Amino acid sequence: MLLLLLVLLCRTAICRTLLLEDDPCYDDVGRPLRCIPDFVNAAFGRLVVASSSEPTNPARYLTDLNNPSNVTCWASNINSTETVVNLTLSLGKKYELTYISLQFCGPKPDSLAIYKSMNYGETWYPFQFYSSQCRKVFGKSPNVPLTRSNEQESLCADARIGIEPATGGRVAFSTLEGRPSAYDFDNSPVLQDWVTATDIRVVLVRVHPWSMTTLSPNDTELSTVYSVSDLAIGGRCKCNGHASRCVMGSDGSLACDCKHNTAGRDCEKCKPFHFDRPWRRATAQNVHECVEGASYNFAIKNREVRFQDGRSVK
Ligand SMILES: [Ca+2]
Repeated sequence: MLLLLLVLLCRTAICRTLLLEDDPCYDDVGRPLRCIPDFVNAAFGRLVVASSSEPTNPARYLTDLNNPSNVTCWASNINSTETVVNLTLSLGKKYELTYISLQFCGPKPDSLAIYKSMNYGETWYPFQFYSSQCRKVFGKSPNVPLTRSNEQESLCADARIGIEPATGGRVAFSTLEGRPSAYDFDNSPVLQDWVTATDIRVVLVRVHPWSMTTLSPNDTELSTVYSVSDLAIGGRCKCNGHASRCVMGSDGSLACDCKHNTAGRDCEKCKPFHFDRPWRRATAQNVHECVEGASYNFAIKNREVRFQDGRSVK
């Protein structure tokens, strides 16, 4: 209240700027603006749990500083007979992801799968597959066309990702590439849900390069050690347009610094006593600020939207 009074009394732009501390969630006269946290590599410095590692090439080398003049590589255990190696990383909060990329030190695997979780690893959903044998290795049809009716479908890229270059190649998955509503992301709850993740799991699958069958544990002649120098996950902390940053709370968990009278770790609801109109995600055209007032009947009259985990809203 005091701040509002000072803003109203404050007649110069400098005075307003000083009072509002250049908060990107408000303009210079205190009107709300859609605001989003910075784009970051959400994997940087985070712990990756690898199902197999060489003691000299630990999983922390996947997310350390990627310095081209001092490349550090994680490697799967050279004595392992496993044909599948998992790399699992928790982001500690919901993020909206733009890409996931792996920079290999050694040969790329023939097949690779990327999964995501939206509930801290309780359930997992396929994000993307790569294989020269999509049907055989992952049971997926290759090259399925994307339309507005299947925008949350994971695809299998029918590509020999292990061929070129022989070593040091990169695999990069762009979450919105080829998805028709990407150009209208603000108005696509389906794609907003599609890019949301709390955890990422990369599954490297070792297959026989000629017969395209999964290697048997005894097939040591062809066994390869996976080696990756960098796992990068590009995206933004998910705050639904109601915060410009995420901060570590006193309980050690990451949360949005919510503005516009919103609340929750992702600013996904109105704060108490601000229910005069229903919560909405901010768009470029309308911030949908929560407004102080009596309880509101949250009847959302939009068309039904079905999400990947079976949830639906009307
Ligand atoms: Ca590294």
